[in-house]
Amino acid sequence: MATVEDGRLVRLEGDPEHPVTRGFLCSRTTRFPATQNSPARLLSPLLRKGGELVPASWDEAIAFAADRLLAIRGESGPAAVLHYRSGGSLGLLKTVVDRFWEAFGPVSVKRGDICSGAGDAAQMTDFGEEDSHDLFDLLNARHILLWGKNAHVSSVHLLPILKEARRKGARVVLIDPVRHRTSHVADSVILPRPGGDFALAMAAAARLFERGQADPEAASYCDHLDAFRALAASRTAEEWAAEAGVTPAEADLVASALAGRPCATVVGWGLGRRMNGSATVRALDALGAVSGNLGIPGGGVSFYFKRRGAFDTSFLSGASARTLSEPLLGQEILAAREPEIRAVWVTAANPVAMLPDSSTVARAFQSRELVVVVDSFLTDTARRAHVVFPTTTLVEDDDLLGSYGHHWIGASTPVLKRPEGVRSDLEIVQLLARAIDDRTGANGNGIGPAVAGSAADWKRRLLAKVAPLGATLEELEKRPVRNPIAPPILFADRKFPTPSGKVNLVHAVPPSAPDEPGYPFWLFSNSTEHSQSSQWAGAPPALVTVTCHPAAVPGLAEGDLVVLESAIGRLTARLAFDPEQRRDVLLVPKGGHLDAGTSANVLVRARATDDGEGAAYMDCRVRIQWGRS
Ligand SMILES: Nc1nc2c(c(=O)[nH]1)N[C@H]1C(S)=C(S)[C@@H](COP(=O)(O)OP(=O)(O)OC[C@H]3O[C@@H](n4cnc5c(=O)[nH]c(N)nc54)[C@H](O)[C@@H]3O)O[C@H]1N2
Ligand SMILES: Nc1nc2c(c(=O)[nH]1)N[C@H]1C(S)=C(S)[C@@H](COP(=O)(O)OP(=O)(O)OC[C@H]3O[C@@H](n4cnc5c(=O)[nH]c(N)nc54)[C@H](O)[C@@H]3O)O[C@H]1N2
Ligand SMILES: [Mo]
Repeated sequence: MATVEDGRLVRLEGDPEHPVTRGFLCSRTTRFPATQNSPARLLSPLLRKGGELVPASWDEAIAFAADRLLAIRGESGPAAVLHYRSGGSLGLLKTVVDRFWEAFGPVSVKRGDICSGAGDAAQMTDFGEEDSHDLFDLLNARHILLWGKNAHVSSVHLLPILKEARRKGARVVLIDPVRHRTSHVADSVILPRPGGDFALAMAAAARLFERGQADPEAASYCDHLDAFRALAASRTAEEWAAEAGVTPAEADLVASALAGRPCATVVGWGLGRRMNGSATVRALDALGAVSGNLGIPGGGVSFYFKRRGAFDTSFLSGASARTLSEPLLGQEILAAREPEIRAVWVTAANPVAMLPDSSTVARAFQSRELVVVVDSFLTDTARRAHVVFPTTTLVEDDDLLGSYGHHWIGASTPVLKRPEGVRSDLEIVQLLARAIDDRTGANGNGIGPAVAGSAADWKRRLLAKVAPLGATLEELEKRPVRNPIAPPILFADRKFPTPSGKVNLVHAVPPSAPDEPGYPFWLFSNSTEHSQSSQWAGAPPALVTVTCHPAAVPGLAEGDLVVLESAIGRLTARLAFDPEQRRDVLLVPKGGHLDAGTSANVLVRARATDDGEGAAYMDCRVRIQWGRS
């Protein structure tokens, strides 16, 4: 809920009537008015002239982009154009931008997903479907495994539910190599070796089988049960526990939680961002299955809320001229041939700061003939553009939203008039379509008709599946509505939409990231409560803070300047101590700015996860050099 005074946003609060937000917001969204009112906001298009980005009129900037895009398409074909879209404010209307690029091309697009790709692939492989139990089903659980999830930072609205579940008697076990504030809502905290979760899952599985606690019915709904049991039994629980960097008692705790049905496993997104990340999520899926926790209230292995599930995006064909792997985007842009990638259009993303190996990504963008960025701020990516189109913020936007953390959907309507000089993503592709159609003489059967329509028209179109079930635009504009087609319990009939109809149990040990001698620390660039990725952080801090156990860096003091060094880059940081961390862990924030020297991604190698083409952000090994670089 927004408070606007004299045309200015002064406050954002949670809706007290929303069943999940219940009147409070995370701290980064509470502070959003400062971003909204920031003098850094872009208020007119920018065009590169004589090496500098300078203000330009919409007519001039659109004409420039249309001319260059048409020339490139004419000479090299649409595959020479890459459209890169990421989350931004996550509005569903951004898919109309994809529609534009399908109609213009189809052009080249990204493949995989740096954020959730590994876990998505795991759940689709195992269950044939990817969604979560209703959030409030956690209140039916006797045990909750928070497996690598920092609810305190990344999903605060989970906290009241965890607290309520505990009041009702549930026991919460948190498993994360990093010690964080979510431990305050846990009954037990296990700090495994980074990337050790596959072994921890096998230790727990070994115990479940040893004690005869596996579900006797498991064979009726699981494929590869014998192979999974043999894998778990290939070492003792003690050996698996040692490999996971935990005590046998800690592995027992996990096994006992699963055996004390119902046990809900809530899978976080950090553990998937490793070279064995997809297989690790598969191991958690398998544990949930063999322990009999699938399809029952208070159970499940929940990784992802199918936030687009309610919406009808059948206007997209999914066609592309070519795909480039998202975690390897910088090197793939540089290497693409026949045709080369000559132009990149960026929607709702800051890849130069947020993709791994950001120096290579920066080089890839800087060396293109045409880079167009649609954003509200001059980000690291926008600074490398030839054209920047200023767009609306989430409080000016007219859109539909699903959520990362629950099944309620919502409509956003502008609470502020967009500044003169700013256009929504929808309006921008409509302007561009008109300019292109004018130039190609394709009026009537050009791109324009593919993206025509008001925001309200598109909202209605997106709601076509759920409006007949009550989730109409009128209703959504009044109150949040639970996605009527999301089941509260998944696989309640123990039927799975896999080819065999059964759960596909993982049954091979995945290769982990190779060891890197000389780089003793694991660098965690985790979400912080201060920002949303590189967004909303206010003025960037002059220096990154790196947190570690004091005994990890003998001879150094808090506040010292250090240089973090990985195989591919260096980053200067200020040291802070936390005696509760493991001694092999270093912590820096996930956001940051490349040009300001505060992006962790100069250190992170571009490597894909074992499946799903996620980014192995967390397999980042570093050493500490003393003193400033
Ligand atoms: N405040 C804030 N909230 C955010 C975001 C933000 O930037 N700031 N980002 C949003 C985005 S983009 C996303 S994708 C979502 C989810 O965003 P994430 O921040 O990815 O959320 P989590 O699910 O909490 O998973 C992160 C946790 O995984 C842990 N982890 C890393 N490696 C391992 C491992 O090997 N084993 C185990 N067990 N744990 C491991 C990390 O230490 C961390 O605590 O959150 C969203 N919420
Ligand atoms: N080191 C490290 N790097 C990471 C991660 C990590 O854990 N560690 N996490 C990864 C994850 S989970 C994710 S999801 C990615 C996020 O990567 P990105 O999505 O690229 O990052 P954001 O910083 O959220 O940038 C989004 C940009 O979109 C703009 N924007 C917001 N709303 C809109 C809109 O409506 N329209 C348009 N056109 N623009 C808009 C914002 O101003 C912002 O500049 O980062 C990844 N990078
Ligand atoms: Mo993400």
